[in-house]
Amino acid sequence: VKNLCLLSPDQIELGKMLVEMGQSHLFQQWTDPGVEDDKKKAFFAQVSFSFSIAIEFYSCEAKFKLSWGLASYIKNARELLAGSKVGKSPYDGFTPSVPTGEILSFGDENFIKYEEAGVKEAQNAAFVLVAGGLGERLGYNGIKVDRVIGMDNMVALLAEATTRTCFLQLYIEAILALQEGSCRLTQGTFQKDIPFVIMTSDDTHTRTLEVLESNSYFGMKPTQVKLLKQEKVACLDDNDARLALDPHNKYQIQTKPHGHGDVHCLLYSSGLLKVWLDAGLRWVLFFQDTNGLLFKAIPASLGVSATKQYQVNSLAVQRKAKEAMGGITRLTHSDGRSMVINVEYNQLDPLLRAAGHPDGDADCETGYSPFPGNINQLILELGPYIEELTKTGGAIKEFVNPKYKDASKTSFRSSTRLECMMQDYPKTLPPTARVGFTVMDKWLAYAPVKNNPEDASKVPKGNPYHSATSGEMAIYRANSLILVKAGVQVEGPVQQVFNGQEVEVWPHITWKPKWGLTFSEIKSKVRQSCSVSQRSTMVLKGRDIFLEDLSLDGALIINSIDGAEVKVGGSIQNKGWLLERIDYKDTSSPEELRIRGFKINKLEQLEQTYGEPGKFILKPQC
Ligand code: UGB
Repeated sequence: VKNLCLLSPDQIELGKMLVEMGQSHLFQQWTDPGVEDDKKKAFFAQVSFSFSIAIEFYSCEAKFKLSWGLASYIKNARELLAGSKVGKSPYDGFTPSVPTGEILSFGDENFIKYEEAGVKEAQNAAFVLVAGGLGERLGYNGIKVDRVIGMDNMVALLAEATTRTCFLQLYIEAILALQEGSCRLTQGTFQKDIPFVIMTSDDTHTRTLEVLESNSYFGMKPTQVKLLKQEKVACLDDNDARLALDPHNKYQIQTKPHGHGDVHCLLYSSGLLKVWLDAGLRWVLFFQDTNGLLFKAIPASLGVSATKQYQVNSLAVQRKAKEAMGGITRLTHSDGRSMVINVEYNQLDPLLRAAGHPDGDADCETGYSPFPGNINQLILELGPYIEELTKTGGAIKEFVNPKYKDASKTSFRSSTRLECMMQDYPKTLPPTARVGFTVMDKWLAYAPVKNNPEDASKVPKGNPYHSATSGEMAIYRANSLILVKAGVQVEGPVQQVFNGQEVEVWPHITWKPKWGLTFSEIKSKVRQSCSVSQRSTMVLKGRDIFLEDLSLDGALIINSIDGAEVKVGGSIQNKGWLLERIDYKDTSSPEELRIRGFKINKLEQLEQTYGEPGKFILKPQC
């Protein structure tokens, strides 16, 4: 009350509302008028801004008054916290069953058919990367999706150290390869630019933009890329949803990211969906920031969406029971409601037991769980997506996940907040919606980088490390297995330990997406009998490179422009590039290498560059 003289009528109104909602603790430490007045004004500016996000997020009736955004958020929080305290499951009353979908096997006829359909369809798709997370679990100073060279000399996360390609570069090059391939396969004369949206946050926005601009968008037109920044939401200190103050500033409310589910309301309010629909697009693909294998799975998955006319297609992999991965589950309620949704692994087992499955989350006769494993890459059909968001404004059912101090669940170890997940979008769909999934081989589709070396080294044996080490080795393994399927003799892996993680080390084979996005393309570029030894490195940085009767035991690097057709063969042997172990605690090594536990010792290689159009043969006899 002492400070009322300072405040504008709106701010007084806001202050009264906060007090009425049990938030008077926010003002308890306020000083007398005239002291820190600017900070008090900043408090109201932050509160009204932060809750204007709540208005954006909540259903449309809240749009008229800021208070309704504030009230909705706090009301929702109290309900969810009350449920969480008594361990209420969001699936109470639902019966789980196995949904229908497509299970693909890499390289067979069915897979090739879907890949072809997917590449043709790619020009009717928009790609959305959710990249607002800072990756606390990763404990990495760089940003996850981009290479920040120069600015405080920080290099973000690399997908692999052989070519030092970062995730953002890998994704953009893959989208451009899809764009070109789609035009070629549909004999298109006019090549559509595939739209690419990146959801960022306060933590990642500036540097993501910095990196795109300082790398000329990795070859993509700047007009093709849009950054949408998600805002943070207020933190909550206790079960009564008291707003938490910033521990370092009593005039600021603490905020944290609201989760990747924000992507839907951001897209909806951006107006981009209507622009895409008018441009004839049909699909929106959502994907995460650190899965170096993803674009090996995208063409076939998009082909499934187009062929089966799925409104929602969740990319999935075979899942072992109890694996720390959500399961795609059909849920049917006694009142007739039903949905196909990702059920997080810690909720799947109790849900199945409550439904009368005595073994809960258990493998079936296939040796895998009957519920496909969610890898959180989604393909939504644009038309029905717009219809649904017009109803909901893009608001996704929220959840709360407080870290309680003890079993009494009366206080938190640290403040919590409401969150939402992009894969919860189908929760509001009618039962008639065509919701399916596409299961891909895990070795082909999924190797996210989420854990720092310390945590990864403690992962129980047999469980995935999800580290920079395992993510890079997964790329070499996938590329080796793809070449094996194409008829190349690739020497099997050796087991090695880096940063306390025992991994399979295959030949370091990597190629630009334009060399081969689909298995058919790759098969057409591998002729006669080729072989690659386990210690080899092969880097193909061009589109028209053909391997013919090649025997590689060492390092081979080919750089070629489009239009330069290069046939590579013969016996190539040299000292090659070897992995030299470094420990993640050794701060004398650069962070982007320490995090994977090795650096590459380039002893010797055969490197050829073809910068002119024409036909070339590289066939050394040594
Ligand atoms: N992200 C944002 O863009 N904004 C945010 O506020 C938070 C995250 P995490 P998570 O792949 O195994 C997901 O933190 O959310 C981005 C699925 O929910 O890496 O713990 C962030 O940048 C889970 O079902 O993963 O778990 C990143 O790109 C399972 O599939 C992405 O969202 C799990 O991933 C995921 O954020 C998994």
